[in-house]
Amino acid sequence: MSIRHNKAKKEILRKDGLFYHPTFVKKSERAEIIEWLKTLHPIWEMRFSEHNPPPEGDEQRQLKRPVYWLGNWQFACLNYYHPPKGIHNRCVKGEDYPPVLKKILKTVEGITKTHFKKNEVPKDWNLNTCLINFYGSSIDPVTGKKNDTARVGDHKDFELGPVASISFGERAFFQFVLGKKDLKNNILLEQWLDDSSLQIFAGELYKDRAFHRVQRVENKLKTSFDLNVENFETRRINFTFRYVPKEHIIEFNKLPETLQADITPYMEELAQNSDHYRLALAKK
Ligand SMILES: O=C(O)CCC(=O)C(=O)O
Repeated sequence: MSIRHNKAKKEILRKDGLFYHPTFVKKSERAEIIEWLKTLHPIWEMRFSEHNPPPEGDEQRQLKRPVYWLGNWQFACLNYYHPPKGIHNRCVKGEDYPPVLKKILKTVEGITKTHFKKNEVPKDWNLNTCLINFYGSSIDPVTGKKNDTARVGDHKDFELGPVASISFGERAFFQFVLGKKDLKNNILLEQWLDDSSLQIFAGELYKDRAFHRVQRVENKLKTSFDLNVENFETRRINFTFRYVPKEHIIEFNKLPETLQADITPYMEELAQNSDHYRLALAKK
């Protein structure tokens, strides 16, 4: 079963467990967010670390794209927030949202509470965590050769409750899939995520059972955001807002020493451009 979203009509898509608005962010808000993004210095993370080495059959690798987290930082080498078991020492207190995002989120939380069933929205749920993904091509600093890495493989977002996603730049082809990877005809729903769009998904089907992935990002408009991302050409930016209960967000200096050691290089890199991370390191 595959349901295609009709981009030409620019319609709002409402289904049980899914909401999509193709032109949600206003032009003025978009401009403010893009200006604010220029103040960030996204980082490249490695998937594993000294105290969390790759499991058998896996290997150390760099993530496919630079990232920035708001609210709390889920460092890849801390293994990401993964309830019910993986909840401790994974979400390190991060920077707050800028005012423009705070305002948009109030509306998004309101839409979510109206649109989704009560049992799909946990008590105390709010979108206090955000992963900003930068999609595009890495550029080899020596040869200048570009490598398009603008995609994400099948995965689930394990944070509890609805997830909201806002996109800017070139369109992304997004799929919800059921069952094992590479299974044919396992597409539950596929849609283009437009510039300034809002997608919210939740519930047993879209959130708990289905995996989601970004198959590709277009390059039709030749978009290139002017950001502080070294050796990378960004043509799409995606914000995924999630919920982490505040008791699972930990200050850097409260992490076990081994984990502090693993993420100190990232903290130091972030601290070069962020008072928040400078202060967090100073408390060590
Ligand atoms: O870029 C997107 O549209 C999806 C990002 C995503 O799947 C994630 O952040 O978990």
